[in-house]
Amino acid sequence: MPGFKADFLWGGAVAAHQLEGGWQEGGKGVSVADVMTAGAHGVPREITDGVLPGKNYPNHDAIDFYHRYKDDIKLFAEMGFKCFRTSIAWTRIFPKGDELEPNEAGLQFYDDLFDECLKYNIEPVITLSHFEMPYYLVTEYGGWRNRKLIDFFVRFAKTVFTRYKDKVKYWMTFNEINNQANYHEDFAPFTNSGLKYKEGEDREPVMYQAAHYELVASALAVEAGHAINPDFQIGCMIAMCPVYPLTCNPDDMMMSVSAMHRRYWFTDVHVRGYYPRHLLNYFARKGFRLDITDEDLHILKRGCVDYIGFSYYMSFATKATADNPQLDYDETKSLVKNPYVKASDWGWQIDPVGLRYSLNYFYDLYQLPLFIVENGFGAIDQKESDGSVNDQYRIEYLQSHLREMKKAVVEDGVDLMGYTPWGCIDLVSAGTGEMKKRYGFIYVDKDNEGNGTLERSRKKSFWWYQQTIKSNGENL
Ligand code: P53
Repeated sequence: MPGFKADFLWGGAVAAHQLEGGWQEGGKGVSVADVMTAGAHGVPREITDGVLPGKNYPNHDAIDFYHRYKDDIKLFAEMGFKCFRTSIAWTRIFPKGDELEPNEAGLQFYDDLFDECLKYNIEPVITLSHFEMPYYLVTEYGGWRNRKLIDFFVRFAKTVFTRYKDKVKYWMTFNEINNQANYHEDFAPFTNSGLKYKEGEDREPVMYQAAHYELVASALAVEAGHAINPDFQIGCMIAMCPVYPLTCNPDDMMMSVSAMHRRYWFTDVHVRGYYPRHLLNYFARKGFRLDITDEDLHILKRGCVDYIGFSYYMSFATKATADNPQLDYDETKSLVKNPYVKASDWGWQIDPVGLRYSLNYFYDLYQLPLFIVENGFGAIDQKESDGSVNDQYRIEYLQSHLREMKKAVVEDGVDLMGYTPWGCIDLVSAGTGEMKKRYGFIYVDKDNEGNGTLERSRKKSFWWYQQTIKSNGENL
């Protein structure tokens, strides 16, 4: 039976702000991640007005990858990584975001980091914007509600494409661009788009406007990237949480279709270069008048992505209700618990079959290569006195997902480029700012309050993943 391609990209994924630390080193500016405090499950991270004294900002020091990346990459190489997904902190390159000239120290840091990867034949896979845009663009420009952000982002993209054109082949533009479909909470609009809502503001059209500017910026970046190096593979990055109907009641089924429309139209625009009709009709019904020009529509067509990168952690479920005849989806109200699956300690529903479903969903719709750029199990680990961590639960989560991924490739014929599980080394949680929500194959000695030696040690899953890569998934 055929398995994964010989050049399948096994690796791991992280984001700059969640592991680098060094928040003021090498001329780095303050990012949106630098003004978010630590929260917990059910306790949102506070978004402060700038960096305030006496608050705990876990991303400032994170796991100090900025100084320790050589040792960490050596451990990734020991696991056999073929690729390593990280992001470029925009604020290392353009500290405020609107400068005309880049910061050389920041550019040099990523040159050194990519050289270190290439030394071990590890292919860098790079996200341009992963929840870490310059905070100055929020305070001075209002974040992505402002069209000017397009030019700033495209300048950033062209700068790094040109600088790293012979070192990096695989890129993605905006991490989990569709998280902001959850616009009633403060987290996603701020991390995706630098949006801080005004009191009483109608949040939804602001979100659509920001997303539109991002999609235009992404298309311009794709076009520019292909001109800089025609071998570049530039993808989108979607948070895939498929929304199932709670029952086979036709009304529940239609509610799930509506929910999928609201969460995944972003992929349509990235891949096809135009807006789906259901969304244009929705804008008309809601009376949203967005700034979408004819020139924008041409740009979207010219900048279609080469592949679909996506994260997969969990599935959702929804149902129709009598008070919602138009099937409007509101992510804070419309989701229900799926009685067929269990959940993590943070309430994330564990659904390996949902990964096979997601791969089929994307491939049936778009026939583009797919890349699973995040998947993983956030859990509390217990480090034993000899330094070991027996994370059998993590192995089980990953193994069950990989088995479904393999069925999608072998039985369903999905074209899959690679698999990079999230947080291959323990890092700061994006959603909660905690350290104790761990994903890694490598344990990092640090707690929620920032105490610890930062020492690295190999968990049981380290050896399991090493074997998985070595056998190219034959052991699953
Ligand atoms: P944490 C929500 C839903 C799915 C993925 O998340 C999400 C989020 C935001 O919390 O984020 C992605 O750290 C994101 C990573 C993040 C990872 O999933 O909240 O791309 O930056 O760390 C895991 O457990």
